[in-house]
Amino acid sequence: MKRHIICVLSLFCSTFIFAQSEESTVKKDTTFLEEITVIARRKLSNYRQEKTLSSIDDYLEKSNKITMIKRGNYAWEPALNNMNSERLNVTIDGMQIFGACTDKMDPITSYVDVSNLQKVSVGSGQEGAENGHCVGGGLDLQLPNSKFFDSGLKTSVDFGYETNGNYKTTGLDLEYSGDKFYMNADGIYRKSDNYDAGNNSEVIYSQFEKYNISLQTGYKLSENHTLDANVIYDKATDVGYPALPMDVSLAEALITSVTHHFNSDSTLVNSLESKLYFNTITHIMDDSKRPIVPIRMDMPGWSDTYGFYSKAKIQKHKHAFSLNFNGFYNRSLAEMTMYPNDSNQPEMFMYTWPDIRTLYTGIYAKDVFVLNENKTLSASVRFGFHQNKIAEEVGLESLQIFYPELNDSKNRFLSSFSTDYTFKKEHFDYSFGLGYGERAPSVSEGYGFFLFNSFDNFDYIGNPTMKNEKALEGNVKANYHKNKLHIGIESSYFHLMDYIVGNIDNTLSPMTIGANGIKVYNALAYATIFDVYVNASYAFSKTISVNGTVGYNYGKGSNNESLASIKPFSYLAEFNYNIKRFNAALQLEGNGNQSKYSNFYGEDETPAYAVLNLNLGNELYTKHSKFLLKYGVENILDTSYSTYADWNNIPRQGRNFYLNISAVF
Ligand SMILES: [Cu+2]
Repeated sequence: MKRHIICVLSLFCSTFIFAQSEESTVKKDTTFLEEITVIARRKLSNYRQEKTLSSIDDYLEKSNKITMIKRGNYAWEPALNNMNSERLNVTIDGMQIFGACTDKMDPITSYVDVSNLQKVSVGSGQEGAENGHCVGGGLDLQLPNSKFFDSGLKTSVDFGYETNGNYKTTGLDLEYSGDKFYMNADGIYRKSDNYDAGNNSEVIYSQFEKYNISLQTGYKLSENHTLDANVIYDKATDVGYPALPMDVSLAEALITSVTHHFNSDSTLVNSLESKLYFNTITHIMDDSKRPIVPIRMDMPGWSDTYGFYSKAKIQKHKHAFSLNFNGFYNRSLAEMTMYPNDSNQPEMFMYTWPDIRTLYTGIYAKDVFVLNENKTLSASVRFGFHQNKIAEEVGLESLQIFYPELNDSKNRFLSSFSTDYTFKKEHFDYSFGLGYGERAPSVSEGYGFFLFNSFDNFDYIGNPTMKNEKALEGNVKANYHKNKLHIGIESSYFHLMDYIVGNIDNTLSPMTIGANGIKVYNALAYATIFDVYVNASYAFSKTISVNGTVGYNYGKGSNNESLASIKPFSYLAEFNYNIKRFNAALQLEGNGNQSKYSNFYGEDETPAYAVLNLNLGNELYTKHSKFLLKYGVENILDTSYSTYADWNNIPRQGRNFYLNISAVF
């Protein structure tokens, strides 16, 4: 690892030598998915992008459909359509990568930074099945495209400071772009102390520190063929989790890939993109900073993934076909060692993830058929083979206590279908879609061994005998725009079968001292989830505009209990002022009272809240450089609040003044 860092740093330095020239533009491509264009982090005009140096988590939270579940101030877990990470397929540029924490302290979004990415594609429901199986949707964190711009050397630096938590960010980016070769090296460092909630009350164990370096390079082999390589190294240390009984002393990821591109207009296959990749994650939990714990524990975890994909695009008459053949092999291992306070007692060791090997291979195909100028019909399928194997003999024997018939391996076949119809006219458009998807239980749901969940205070045991979870889904979208007015509505409905939840088993006693009991993963016959969002915007002039969104969500299981983590009524209203090289936005954001909370799954009622934010931005140009200034106040009124997505009701940030400066030379 050390050698790797030195290598990247020396490349950083060597790119300094190249001469500088004018900047290039960030290219955007279009896909069929709903998108959040994230990155281009030094652009002033990005919609609702307050800070140029926002974390990925901050960016994702700005999207209507995505909620970030918080266990602290770092490594938030994305949820889409009221479904969290097990039900989603989250990838980095089509690459599968799995966190190494049994307590979900490290969603994979925590292992990348804005500097690594160009954009995030969000696919709701089966729209998200391009890279893998899911029931709730897919997020693909996309790496930048090849940069054969012939623009020479470009340097940019970033500084950020936020008063709340004394949060500092520094970034450096070097890019050399020729017509046959390019290289981009980027580093970003973030450090925050404990933040303050409203009324200056400090939230202890909310600090973090992390850095991320990435290197992307490419070579044009010929007119039609290019080769790209990408390496990301991300390391977080001293990360506090105020909602959990433990912190993290190390969360480290190395993410590597080599990609070959073929592009041609004159062949049947217009583009073929093939990638080989490898990533490895190390996650070390730490309770040494907590003064009082019932028992000291060591809980390290590891996750390694090897994979490939090959994506083809074919444009023929009125059809746009895309194909994706992919596969991966993952190894997930986690251990727990308990050290009793009485040193005469023996230590206790167990595998919480008993070296689970997951092998997947599958194929995805999609056709977009343009019926006429106004109408488009699309259909997609994915089929895959999924295998889990328990490689650790001791782990297998431990699980056989609960499942005496258990074999060391389990095969599953997964399928996904979706179809979508879109109609577009000058002033309005609408679309509706239907989908069906399946997913295999996650490693924790299938094979987890006494995993403590601090949300409901139960120890969880996996269940390898569960069926695949399945979802039938319907969605509608409609937009109307005339002159300066825009109105949109978007809604989806999911009927989930064999919906995986934890069931209390009174015959077992917990391992964790103070836990309420044991839950074994099992499935409800079905569950339903519904959401609807309405948004509107109006531009009074080129300078002044307003927009607003309201949302309603609902979720219930076949046991007649409300599901957990269902978003209450939510709203957002924004007033924007834009002139050349300056913009301002005043924002009101809030949730209604969480009246349909789920007592059954350990939730309590979260009261309504509203916060007010002010964001300002300036753009300055000199002859050879460009400066971007972003500044503002978040939670102006210093409101004390937490949302339904905050574990154990940990309060959110109080008033925060921030300043981000970016310079491009
Ligand atoms: Cu952890």
